[in-house]
Amino acid sequence: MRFSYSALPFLFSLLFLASCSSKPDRPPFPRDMQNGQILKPAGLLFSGFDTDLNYHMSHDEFAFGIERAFLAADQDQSGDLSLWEYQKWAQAALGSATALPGWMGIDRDGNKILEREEFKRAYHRLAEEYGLTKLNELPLASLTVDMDEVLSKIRSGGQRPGGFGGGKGRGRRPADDTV
Ligand SMILES: [Ca+2]
Ligand SMILES: [Ca+2]
Ligand SMILES: [Ca+2]
Repeated sequence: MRFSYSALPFLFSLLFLASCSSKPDRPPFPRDMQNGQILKPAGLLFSGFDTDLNYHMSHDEFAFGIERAFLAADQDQSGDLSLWEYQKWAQAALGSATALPGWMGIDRDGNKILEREEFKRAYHRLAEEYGLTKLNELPLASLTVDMDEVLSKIRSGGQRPGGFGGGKGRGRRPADDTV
């Protein structure tokens, strides 16, 4: 599994949590948590897209789910998302108002509004990064990562471009993406 620079804020927050709870001669987490699985960014959201409950997210489920997600976030039905709308939605759907991919990573044109296509493209890029295109159906189990593995990567400085899930990363232009 490879890691993208875009995941660094998420990874460093984990390292910070580890450093807060650690002593020099002890592992950073209690022993019963050392092999725990944690969700990748948007893992909670994508898991909810699995409407046929086969524990895989298909292309159709993604397309349907991301459209529903946008409609749920667009509370004033204006056709785009304000920062307030996005953060309120992200708190409920992603687990945090500042969860990745984050406002700055989605608002590609920098106009401080998330257009529908910007929103959908950002999450489509993430799903592709996790392997949706290659696998056709994305196993929900692949949306988790071993906590020890993440911490080990951070400590070894082994991050490199290419994606949290081994995909193409986010260097592509929005025009290259389809939803
Ligand atoms: Ca499914
Ligand atoms: Ca709106
Ligand atoms: Ca925008």
